[in-house]
Amino acid sequence: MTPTPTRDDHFSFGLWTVGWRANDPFGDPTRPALDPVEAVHRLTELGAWGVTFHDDDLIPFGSSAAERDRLVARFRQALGDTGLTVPMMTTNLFTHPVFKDGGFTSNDRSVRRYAVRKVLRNLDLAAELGAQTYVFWGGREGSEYDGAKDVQAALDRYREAIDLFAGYVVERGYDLRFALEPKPNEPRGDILLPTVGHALAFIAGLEHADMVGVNPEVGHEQMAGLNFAAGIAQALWAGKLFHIDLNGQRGIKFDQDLVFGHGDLLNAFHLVDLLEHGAPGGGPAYTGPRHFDYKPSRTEDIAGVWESAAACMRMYLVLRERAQAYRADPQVQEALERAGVPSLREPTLAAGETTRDLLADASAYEDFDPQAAGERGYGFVRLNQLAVDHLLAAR
Ligand code: 3MF
Ligand code: MG
Ligand code: MG
Repeated sequence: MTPTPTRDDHFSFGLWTVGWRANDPFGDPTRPALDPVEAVHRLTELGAWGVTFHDDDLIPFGSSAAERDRLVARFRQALGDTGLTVPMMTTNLFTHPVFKDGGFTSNDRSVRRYAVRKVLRNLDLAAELGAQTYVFWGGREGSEYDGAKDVQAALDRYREAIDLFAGYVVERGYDLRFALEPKPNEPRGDILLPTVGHALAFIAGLEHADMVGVNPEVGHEQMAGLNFAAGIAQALWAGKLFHIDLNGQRGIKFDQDLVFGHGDLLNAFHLVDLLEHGAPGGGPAYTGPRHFDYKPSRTEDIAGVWESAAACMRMYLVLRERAQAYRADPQVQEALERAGVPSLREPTLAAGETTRDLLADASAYEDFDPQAAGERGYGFVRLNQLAVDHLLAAR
């Protein structure tokens, strides 16, 4: 069976993904510009549900107010004609040279004030278009030289900006939440809030911490050598997975933005399993948009652009199907039991049991046989092979 995407799958794409003209640091664009209105129509035909964008993807930097209104109006018309939604919006604080040392954390205060203003007007537009999530990816918030940036002051300024935006959203009564997108490097040598863990710690210190979550991207965590599915598990555990950027990455190198699943496929399988079903012993699943932030490879023509967008959705649906079969397999359930996976949900101390009780429990220590417990086989390899078999449709 070939799975076909439908709106109920909640697939969304950034305008900058299919619209990427494939210019890289070494080469010119290989594709013509794509009209956002055409992108809306094509994505709808392919079965997508939403489209997301940076201000500058729709309204070129420096456009006049009249031009801005015209571009927004024709975009809205396309949304109305197709029924495509705008679940998320974001700001480009990285392309123009003014942002070369960052937006909210530039060493130049006038640039910081300008960056804050650029976001404020976008928050109005996001609310107007019905977006529920506003993403902050601080690609230029960082440095190449340790002496060039006071990291603590930069974090103060980052916090100042996010607190200010949250206050603005509350004051206006907008139904918007924020999602911070971590990335370790590129375009800066080192970027502030480099991983999901850094972002979660930063969020805890914000004035409106409840309004702020994360937008982790597969490739970004993998660029830092981290396990993406594990990071997502922690974000879900913290109640902070507000949005997600799905794509593919092959190891620790530049941000490849491959089609979802065209990198670490086994981790993508477990990711989809987690997003769809929650952790095996219970725990929350993910209900937000399945958002693709990928780049159609530079070698593709425009037909290849649409093939790659379709491939992202197909990968997700195939993995979802395979994950369902994995969960439903009695042998998997058995292997999970043998591995002790569900039993980890059981608190280590019984309800009402105190440290004193534990100290008095000879079976926990004095009579416990660590030798015998150390001989236990967990069967993790068999469990993993069952996952691989399901992934390969070999079961
Ligand atoms: C860069 C990214 C960004 C962010 C975007 C906000 C240009 O590596 O991932 O895409 O996703 O700015 O969503
Ligand atoms: Mg990226
Ligand atoms: Mg991204």
